[in-house]
Amino acid sequence: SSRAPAEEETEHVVDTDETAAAFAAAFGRDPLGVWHAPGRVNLMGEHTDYNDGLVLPMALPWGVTLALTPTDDGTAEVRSAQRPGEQVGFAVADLDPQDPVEGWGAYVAGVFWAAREAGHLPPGAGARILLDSDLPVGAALSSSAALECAVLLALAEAHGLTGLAADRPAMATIARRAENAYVGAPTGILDQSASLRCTEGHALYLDCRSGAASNVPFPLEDAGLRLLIIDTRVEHKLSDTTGGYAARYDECTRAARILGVDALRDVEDLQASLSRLDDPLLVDRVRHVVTEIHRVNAAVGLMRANALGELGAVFTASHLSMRDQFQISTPELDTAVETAVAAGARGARMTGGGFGGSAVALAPESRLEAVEKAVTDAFAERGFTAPALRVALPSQGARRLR
Ligand code: GAF
Repeated sequence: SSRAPAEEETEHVVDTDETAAAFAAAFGRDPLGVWHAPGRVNLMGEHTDYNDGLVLPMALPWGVTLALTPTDDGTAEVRSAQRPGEQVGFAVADLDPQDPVEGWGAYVAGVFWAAREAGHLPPGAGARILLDSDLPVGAALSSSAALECAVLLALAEAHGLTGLAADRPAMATIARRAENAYVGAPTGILDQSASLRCTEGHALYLDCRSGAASNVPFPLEDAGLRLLIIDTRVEHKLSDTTGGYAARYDECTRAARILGVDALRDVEDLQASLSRLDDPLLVDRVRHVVTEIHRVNAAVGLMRANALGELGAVFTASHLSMRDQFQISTPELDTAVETAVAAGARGARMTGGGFGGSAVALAPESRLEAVEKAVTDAFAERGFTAPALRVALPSQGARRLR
């Protein structure tokens, strides 16, 4: 369960036999294969992706595992181990973003729709799918992207779409389109890229404009460090188009237009640009995005210099920028960050879209227990729901397991 001690959660091993057996029980035949796509934490670069900026995520050891068999009947039937008794079914040719499948099935249907729209899915291509997940939903750990990417990779490999299966940036674009145009959440490319393009032991340094990426070594254990993920259990939701995420997207677009740049990525002289904005709210938003992009480069520089402990200061600076300038934090996230740092973490920050979800703290191994206890106690004292704590190493991106 999500309340288990952090150390126990670190060593999760996906049980592919169980997933395959659940598929056989549901559909009366064996699956062709089992695939997995992970969730992520972003280490730096929040709300920079849709501003054409830089990001630095790592994949988690948890994600969506699925068993799939391709069909040529043009239909999909999907079941989820987390939702026994529910079945989602659709005819691929009938999918319409104006009248989307509802609930979790929308992410699956969206991937079929986007793959077909992009010309990759031959007529008649369908599937039977059994989903399983060990990633909490609403914790800002990219459970949606993990689902999209697992479905897309499995579809591409099972249907022999070899060009697509070999092109992870193209797959990220299709999975993002599923989320933007079918599910209706105006997100960037961060989460899908992380799930598809991260490698074990590394963070992914990604330019969201060009799609160029490099895998930067992130040897936490060699540096005597642990990355603690503090899930505040305050659910965040990206698909709420009237919510805070969409509002930030609009504010950034508006500011870029006023400044006459394609995207906030293109702001060079920050002071000069800020002085051209009348609205103090936009001043704050631009200050966050522009400085956050520089913090991604600072973080990568420290990783390459093998100065991982010093990342902490950049983490905390990023959190303050998200709290004060971008205004996407919550009392629970602030409590997690402040308490972790006071208890000996080198730094901490909220991660993902904000308005709930999770924070990450970079702690010396010797301080890990103290940090965990301090955060748990602080939440109890303030009457917050108990946080779920997990320790994670940078893990492998989406792949076939059997
Ligand atoms: C969410 C979105 F899905 C990403 O595209 C990104 O904008 C992130 O919030 C904030 O950095 O995860």
